[in-house]
Amino acid sequence: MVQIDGGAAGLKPTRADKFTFGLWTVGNPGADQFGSATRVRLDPNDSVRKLADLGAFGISMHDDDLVPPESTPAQRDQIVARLKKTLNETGMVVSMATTNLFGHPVFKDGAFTSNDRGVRRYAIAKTMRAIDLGAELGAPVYVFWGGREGVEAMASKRPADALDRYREAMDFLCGYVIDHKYPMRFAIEPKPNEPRGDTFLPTVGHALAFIGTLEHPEMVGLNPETAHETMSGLSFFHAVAQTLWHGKLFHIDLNGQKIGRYDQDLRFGSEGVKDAFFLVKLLEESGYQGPRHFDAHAYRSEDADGVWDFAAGCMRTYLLLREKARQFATDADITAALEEASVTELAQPTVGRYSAKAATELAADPGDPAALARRGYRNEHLDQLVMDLLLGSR
Ligand code: GCO
Ligand code: MN
Ligand code: MN
Repeated sequence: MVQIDGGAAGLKPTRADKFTFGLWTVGNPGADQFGSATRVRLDPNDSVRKLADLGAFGISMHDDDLVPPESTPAQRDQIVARLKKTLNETGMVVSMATTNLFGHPVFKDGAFTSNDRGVRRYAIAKTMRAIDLGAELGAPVYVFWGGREGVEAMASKRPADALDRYREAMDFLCGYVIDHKYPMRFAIEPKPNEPRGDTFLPTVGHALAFIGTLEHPEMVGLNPETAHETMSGLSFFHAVAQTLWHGKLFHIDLNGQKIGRYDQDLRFGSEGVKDAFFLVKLLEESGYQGPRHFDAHAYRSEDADGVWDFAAGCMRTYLLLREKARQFATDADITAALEEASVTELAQPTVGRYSAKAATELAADPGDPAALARRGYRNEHLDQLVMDLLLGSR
């Protein structure tokens, strides 16, 4: 466990906090399934400037967020040059890049897993172009969110074939990055559903298992997202903890989400405060060096000012929770309660490595279950201390 550092001043975001936002997040115009946009689209350069003023570290983007798909090569170069200039002037970075493989109708049956081989080839070609763009802008991480990789009609795809094609695409693109000597790693972003009825690689656990089958597993990690695990009814804190345990936390998408709802993409920490607290504590104590990336958007009710309230709020809540995590580590009552719950004892090996001698010794003295069952762990007390801490009475 590393000690949580960061300025004592605490609540004003700085570059060192590594807060980043997708261009599509602050740029979200507020359209939803039932209504059209409520805000005007932002110029990416204005978003970079405003985010820099608020204390952010950088941005992420889809290829199409920056360069409209219909642009000519000359227009593309002009757009990219202009962004580079803005990044230079503001000291902001591009911390992650990705491909839009979901918006265009061509991807309605999937991208890497479309039944149509022509669509699959186009998806890989588009991704190669977007990887070039990411590399040109210095993005160290490239995210793969398979938004359309899934089905509504179960009979329409054999899942094993789809996974074969998904793997083929990842292996091919790893080869592309290696061949071009780009200093870039890949991060898969699992999601259970939306926009598809069922998505391939639905959770962190599925994606971790999938990575183990790739040709270059060391190049590929995860980009887990709060909303996505929460939509599955899972604890995001536990998902990220296991991702870290595998050494696979390459990037993270932070937002807020209620269990059992549509994909909400709410301001970070605005729902599930306790899970968010343990997540921040985990990230800060784990030594995770990557960006704290927000993939969310302002409520549809907001105008431009509301968008910046939203962005500032994501960072502020993170810093508030980081402060609470620091307090948790030094609170004498909490330390005592952790002791009473035997929290650190779980870090001690149980039986060590197998040997015939160790097995014989254990069999001879397995312990008395009745005696072992007598103790209480005082988890009620421990959890109430956490509540007191979070609600501000400690
Ligand atoms: C979603 C996803 C996306 C991805 C983005 C980057 O639910 O729509 O979270 O926002 O993160 O496409 O890959
Ligand atoms: Mn999402
Ligand atoms: Mn996301």
